[in-house]
Amino acid sequence: APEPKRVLITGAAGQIGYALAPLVARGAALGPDQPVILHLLDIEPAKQALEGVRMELVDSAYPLLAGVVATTDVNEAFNGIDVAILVGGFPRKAGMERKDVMSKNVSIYKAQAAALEKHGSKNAKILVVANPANTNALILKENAPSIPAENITAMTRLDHNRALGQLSERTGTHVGKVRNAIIWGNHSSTQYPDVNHATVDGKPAREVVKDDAYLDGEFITTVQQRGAAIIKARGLSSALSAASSACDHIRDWVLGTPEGTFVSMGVLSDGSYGAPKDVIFSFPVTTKDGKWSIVQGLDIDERSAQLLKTTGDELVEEKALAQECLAD
Ligand code: NAX
Repeated sequence: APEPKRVLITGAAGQIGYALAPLVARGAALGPDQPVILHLLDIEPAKQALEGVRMELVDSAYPLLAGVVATTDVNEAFNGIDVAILVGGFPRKAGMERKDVMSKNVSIYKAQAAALEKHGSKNAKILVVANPANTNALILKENAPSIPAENITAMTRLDHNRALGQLSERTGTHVGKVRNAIIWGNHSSTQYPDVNHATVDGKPAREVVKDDAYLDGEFITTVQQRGAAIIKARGLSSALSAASSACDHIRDWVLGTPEGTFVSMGVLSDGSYGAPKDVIFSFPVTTKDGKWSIVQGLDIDERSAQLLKTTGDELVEEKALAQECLAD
């Protein structure tokens, strides 16, 4: 068997962490032949709960799980990691201003950048899940200058999978036959879920759905608001779908996207499709040999261009707010 890879999950005592650790231990992120050592990080108040998660992982007797490091020490957590899924963060509580939440999270991500810079491998692949995901990833990138920017990404795969799920339900087609939806921009309600290049059973999604008003209206808002709908239904935010999507993101990044398929990832923008540069923007990407590239040459109609601009503007504004928080 290959040498085990070290996979860090932060916020591991939280609800996504609880769904994610077993998936990674079963090979959902790195494949069914790759042993893993899980590094689980949480903060002091969650220490006991984290120990409980560690105990349950031991009790699950996973064939691929070669070890568990459960810690509240950020330096120990980042030491020697190959992959990091950063889920830990400060949640928005009732009555909190957006800037307060931003401020708490950019401080966390600045501190984690220092640990990554000091102890992480330069080749480590990093996925930021914690919100504001795109901007947390940007802060991480800016404060870990020796880590190649291409190794730092943000999760919009859950939004991507939600879009595939909606098209699947609407058309009565198995989700495995729905491809190439795109999430553009920010993992927030300004994201633009775009079906103009999507296919259902190999045919253009618009031809199969035959309802442009739905695709340009209700479909978009359903995907944008799905997180809120889950909270309303469950009384808790998305966790198993977030964990599953995080594994999809890492798996495709490491093992490659199938021929003819692209997925959505938040990556450092090079200005493709008129997106603002130097923010973490969700693009359609393909991956090969552990590297992603932005799909080029897609037609963008005027309506889409406007929607891309709205979400891009929000990311520029978030970046400015984050910088203000760090300067305070
Ligand atoms: P929970 O509150 O259940 O868990 C978060 C955990 O992070 C807690 O155990 C907490 O103690 C820990 N934590 C806080 N500060 C930390 C630090 N400095 N280092 C390490 N751990 C720390 O939240 P959960 O529902 O698991 O959600 C986690 C994050 O994912 C939130 O920021 C949430 O907004 C975000 N999400 C992002 C999604 C995406 O698609 N990008 C979707 C799902 C989710 O809403």
